[in-house]
Amino acid sequence: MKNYKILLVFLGIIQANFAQNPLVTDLFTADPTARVFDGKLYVYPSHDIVPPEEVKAPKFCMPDYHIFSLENGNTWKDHGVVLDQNEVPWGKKNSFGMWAPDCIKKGDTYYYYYPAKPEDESTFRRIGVGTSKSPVGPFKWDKNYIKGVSGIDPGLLLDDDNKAYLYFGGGQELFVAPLKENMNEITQKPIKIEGLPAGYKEGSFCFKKEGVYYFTFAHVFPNEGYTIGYATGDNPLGPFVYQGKIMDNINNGTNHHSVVNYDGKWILFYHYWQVSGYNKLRSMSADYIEFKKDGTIKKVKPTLRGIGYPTIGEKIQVDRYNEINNANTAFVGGNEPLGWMVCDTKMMSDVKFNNVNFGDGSATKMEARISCGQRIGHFEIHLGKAKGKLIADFPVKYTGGWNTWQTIETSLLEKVTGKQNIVVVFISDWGAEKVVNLNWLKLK
Ligand code: FUB
Repeated sequence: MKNYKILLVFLGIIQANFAQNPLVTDLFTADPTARVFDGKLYVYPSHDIVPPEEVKAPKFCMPDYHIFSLENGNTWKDHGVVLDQNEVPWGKKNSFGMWAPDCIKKGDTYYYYYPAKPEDESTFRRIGVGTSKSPVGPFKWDKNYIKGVSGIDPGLLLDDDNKAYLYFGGGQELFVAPLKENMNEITQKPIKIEGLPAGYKEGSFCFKKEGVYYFTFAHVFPNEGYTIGYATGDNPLGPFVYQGKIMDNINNGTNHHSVVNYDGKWILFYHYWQVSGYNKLRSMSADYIEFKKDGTIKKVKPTLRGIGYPTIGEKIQVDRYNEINNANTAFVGGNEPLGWMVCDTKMMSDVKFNNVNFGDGSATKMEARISCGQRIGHFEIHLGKAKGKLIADFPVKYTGGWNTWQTIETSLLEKVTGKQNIVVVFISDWGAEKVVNLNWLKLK
């Protein structure tokens, strides 16, 4: 279980939710199902907590659901608890089994699907539904679970002809059932999804792109563990043809994902446990996903940078870099609210951070949050590459020690507009080992 108890302190203190990875750092979020409704990006994750000492709780201890939306292209807003385990009309109280949910919109109604342990103990998990006129609720929860469906991980597909399909299950087999118009009954007995490889599978998520159905799923290989795989077909009910992995095993206990097209780009949402150090206290992440010309998917490598475009007035968390050379990142210390920093910066170390939104070019200054135990250099901000156009130069100043943080400011040397990749280049005057610790930059 490593050091998760120490890191819970960290979790309690960090209040920022950025579009860098992990997306949310003030609570543990897993099983992220991302959806775009009316051009806005939402995530419907599950919620991991540390099992309370006073109750006998399962290791995956999951009491409720929050909903998040992406604001200004860079910040995740938490809309609070949308359903607590003890509000499930048909659920067993205090069972902490609120596993992966999903939400889709049909007409002007949002349908939220979730698994929970049933009071009647008829099976491990049943799937329930709630409806709302808003993507963030409140939802009106159906009194009963969906009859004829037993299993975890509901994944929904609304096809172009307005027919909806419920995918679900965890085990050697996964299932699909068409939903009736009312969205809370199935039209036929669930059918086994054909064409999937052997091995444990869960986390069904089906989407359609250019007439092709992509059925994606978490897939456990005996010698590798959890991966994310996909299969394609021309019918939402299958059969599908297995195409390979979207994400290799990333040393995670579980993985669970969704795929969404937002703002013209395809994004993979998934989870990892980088904040807690414990694979049952997970944190959701997102990275861009690319399709090849033949429609197959390039494997996604998890990044720290993730998605999103910090703009004027927002922190540019350079420790969530795209590339780093000759420097490291670590948790910050001292008088700083906790988070990560770029550290061990040496002569000509550099850190690249893509997609900073300079907007209309109205920013005239840049701030940097630094700590420094000596006065031996400066750091420069370049556009595109380390030798690209110089747009800002920060003299390094002594802040009182490596654990004492200050915000410094410099003027931008150029008017810069639009989305730009920036590179921070560190320069040490006398070849000293450390130039500066850098927590964040901000355009003003
Ligand atoms: O989060 C609980 C369970 O772990 C999910 O339902 C599975 O997909 C796996 O992520």
